Amino acid sequence: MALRFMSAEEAADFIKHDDVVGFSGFTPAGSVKAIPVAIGEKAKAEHAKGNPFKIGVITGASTGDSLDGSLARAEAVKFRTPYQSNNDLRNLINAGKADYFDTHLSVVGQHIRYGFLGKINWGIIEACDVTEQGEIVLTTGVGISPTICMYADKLLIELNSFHPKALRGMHDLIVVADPPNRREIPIYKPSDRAGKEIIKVDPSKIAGVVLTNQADEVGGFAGTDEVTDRIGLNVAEFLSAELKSGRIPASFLPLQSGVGNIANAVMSALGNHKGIPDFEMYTEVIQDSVIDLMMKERIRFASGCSLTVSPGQLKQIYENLDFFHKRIVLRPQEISNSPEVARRIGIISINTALEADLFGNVNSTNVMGRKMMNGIGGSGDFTRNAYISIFTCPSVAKGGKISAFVPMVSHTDHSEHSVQVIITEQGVADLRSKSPKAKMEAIIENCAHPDYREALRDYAHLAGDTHTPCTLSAAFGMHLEFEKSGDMRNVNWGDCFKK
Ligand code: 0RQ
Repeated sequence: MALRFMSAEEAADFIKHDDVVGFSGFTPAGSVKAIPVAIGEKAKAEHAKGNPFKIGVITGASTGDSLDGSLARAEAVKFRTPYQSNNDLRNLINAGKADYFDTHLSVVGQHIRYGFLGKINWGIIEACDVTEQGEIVLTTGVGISPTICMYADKLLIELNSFHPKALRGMHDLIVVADPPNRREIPIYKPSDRAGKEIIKVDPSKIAGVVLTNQADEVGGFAGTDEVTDRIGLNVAEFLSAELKSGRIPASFLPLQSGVGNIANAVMSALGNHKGIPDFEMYTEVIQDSVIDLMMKERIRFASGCSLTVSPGQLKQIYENLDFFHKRIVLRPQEISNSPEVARRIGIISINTALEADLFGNVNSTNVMGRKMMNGIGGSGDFTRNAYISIFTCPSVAKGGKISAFVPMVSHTDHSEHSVQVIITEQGVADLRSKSPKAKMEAIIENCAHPDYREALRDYAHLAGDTHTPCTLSAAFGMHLEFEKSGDMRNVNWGDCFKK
């Protein structure tokens, strides 16, 4: 069946108010770019005529500005799930103008198949190749595309010639059967392959193909600084000591690392540390630092869901595709983040906290309990199932006015039962096999910033000698102080404990 080529505007014209659309991509990698911009323009035109126009947006994770930014600026988002990191969308969500539900990335595909997200009217997918037989080769991000292609009523394809057709073979696409027929995912080490290189759909489902030539909208990283370097070194020293003690097998274990500046610095530190052998990754986002270490042969193999690298780095990959085809596999997020596989192969997870409390409960998403930052992403998929789960963060934020360590987190993403180690530029709190009181001491003395240690010790003392020291009237004392004076250092426990 001949493919129907069309402009982005013609493609956008298919999308109607209230439609639910599943988009390709995971981070800006593999996200569609031309059609969502045209949908945003259509929404603005409809609004100008006084007509409602909003769509449900389901993606793999965060996307590029052309997708989340364009739709947010056009106020065209009825609901959005899962992880996002676009400033305009974040503002829309925090202003209550778009419903957002945040969920673990590994479950999005199955929730679509289970019917939890309702009907999917359209799938809009970026490809580096598509044939009249309905064969689709994805680009740099897999996300939920295989499930979207199965479950959306109709598909629109952005055929992006920026990405070479020779990417074929980098993907390993599995859609698992649903209960009660699900079997194990046959992946026993990061480099195992268990699926197909392409997605195959009924060609009559493809309503249109839009030709583009656009790079992924991946931003650069703010280089490392003294704090992130120190965090990275502390992670490397901790893992090197674990290896020496025999608690990690001598062959080492696959690493998972989150996204962002801290994660990038941690990867570089691990690569430079003599006590860490060459290693493999079983992770979701393959960032610049992973590619650097692969070229130095420090990382032997990386399994991920996306190749989220800067344009210069992607150019290197495309110029050396033979080298990278042997070392990278891109999988659907249901597989890259699979709790089953993570537990089986024994990953070491390293993710970032916004704040943690004195017992190790971690908040990665909601500033002051109510302002959505990005979302939980894959951090929960990995943390709960890791061989060793690590959280990193600077000990303070906003120039020292906010302590990363508070008596009680204002929102919980990862509970103390899953969080094993916390690492800041100050040091390492190893929470394994510690009681709540012992965790308190390890966090205050090893991880908290010296400016806050006295106040946290006082809280611990005043909160009493119970199993889990806690005084409800004071537990949010540091947050309340920040809201009152703009600086947690001014906290006065006397007032809180008097209540
Ligand atoms: O804001 O730059 O405006 O000052 O948060 O903090 O230290 O630059 O760290 O870029 O690594 O992001 C948790 C958001 C950290 C991220 C989070 C402010 C701080 C700064 C960013 P400014 P940093 P990062 C993979 C896995 C959750 C999901 C996850 C994240 C900004 O890592 O989204 O790990 N993680 N997914 O000043 C108020 C606090 C704060 C604070 C930091 N306590 N209160 N603001 N900040 N602590 C992703 C995927 O799954 C695709």
